[in-house]
Amino acid sequence: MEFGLQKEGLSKDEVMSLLDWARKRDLPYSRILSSMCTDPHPIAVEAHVKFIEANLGDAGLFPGTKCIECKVVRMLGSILGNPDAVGYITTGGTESNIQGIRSARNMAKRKHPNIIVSESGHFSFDKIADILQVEVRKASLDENFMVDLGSVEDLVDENTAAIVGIAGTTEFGQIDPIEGLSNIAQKEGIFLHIDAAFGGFVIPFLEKEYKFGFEVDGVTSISIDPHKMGMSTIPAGGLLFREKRFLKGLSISTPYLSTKAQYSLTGTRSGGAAVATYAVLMHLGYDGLKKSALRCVNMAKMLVDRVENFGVYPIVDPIMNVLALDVPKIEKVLLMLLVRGWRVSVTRKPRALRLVIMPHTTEENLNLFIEDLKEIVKNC
Ligand code: 0PR
Repeated sequence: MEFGLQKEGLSKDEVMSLLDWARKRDLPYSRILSSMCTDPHPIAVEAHVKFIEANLGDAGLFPGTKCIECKVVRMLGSILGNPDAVGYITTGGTESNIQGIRSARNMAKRKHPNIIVSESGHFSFDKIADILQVEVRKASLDENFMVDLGSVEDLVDENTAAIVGIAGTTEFGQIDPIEGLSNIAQKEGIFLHIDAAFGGFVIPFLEKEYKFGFEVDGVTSISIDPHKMGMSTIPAGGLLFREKRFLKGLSISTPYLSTKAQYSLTGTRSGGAAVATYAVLMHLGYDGLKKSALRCVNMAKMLVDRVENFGVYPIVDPIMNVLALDVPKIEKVLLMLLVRGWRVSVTRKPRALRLVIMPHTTEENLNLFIEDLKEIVKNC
């Protein structure tokens, strides 16, 4: 019965020691430079635990939690240029993207719907192709790893249900030309979904202004993830629509629940994560979020300056805290970094060393990483 359910239960201490065993095998975030998640803010943890049983899937039973979710949506809307946007707290970027495209597909009523996303799109769009039965057309990238507008125009046809713009690509941290995409979408009367799952909590705080939110007229919906740069607990994603009718397009009747309809993908869903997001946003405010985001962006810049001294250059000028570095003999370098306990990742095309500098990264650890990288590159 080693792996099955035991007939008799264990004591709390015994269970906890099993958990401790598992916990020790998990990696602490300190040496992880590959993740877009991070240690949640302590206030998020406290808030989540306080609302641990709250189920937003039956919101009529939890009106207090629902009220907080509405306030979170309003705050996310204000970060994204429209406090009146409507939406809900999802399980993350994947659900937000699925639901954004589901709304677009349902509204467009095309016979053989297709959507257009760049080659740099997150793999959630490949899941979308399968789940929603839409053709996902991949637009090519320009020399800066942003979507090529000409390629998007070439791919649009009468069956296009949505165009997707990415504000903070997973691999390169680049921002698609959202205003250009908006022009195409508006000209053709097509839904424009923005995947700002990562960039939503970074781009608004950058010194240079990038228009990517609802201030761009053609933008219909946006994904923005509190469980990434928003330092909330997992699972906390955000999906926002410019107008209520797009959310209504997702509505399913729920006759025996305390509410008449449900627009989320999952039924039962975490109130804890929504409240955790509220706690972080209220506690940090605009200034605190900006400070945290810029700290990461500045550390990323510092890293680039330092590695350039030993001949390692970014393959594209970084805009935010996602870096793709061109290192010689990359496979060997990746292995040596792993041996030294660093968790890094690699981009698909071209193969480059991908680093994400998150709130858990300290300057001290980054210095250790740079020293290790320098030594490894020298000896490779
Ligand atoms: N959109 C973008 C732009 C993303 O970067 C991601 C995830 C998603 C959507 C999907 O979000 P969810 O994973 O919340 O559904 N980006 C990271 C990635 O796939 C997520 C990640 C996080 C990966 C932590 C690893 C990790 O340790 O690379």
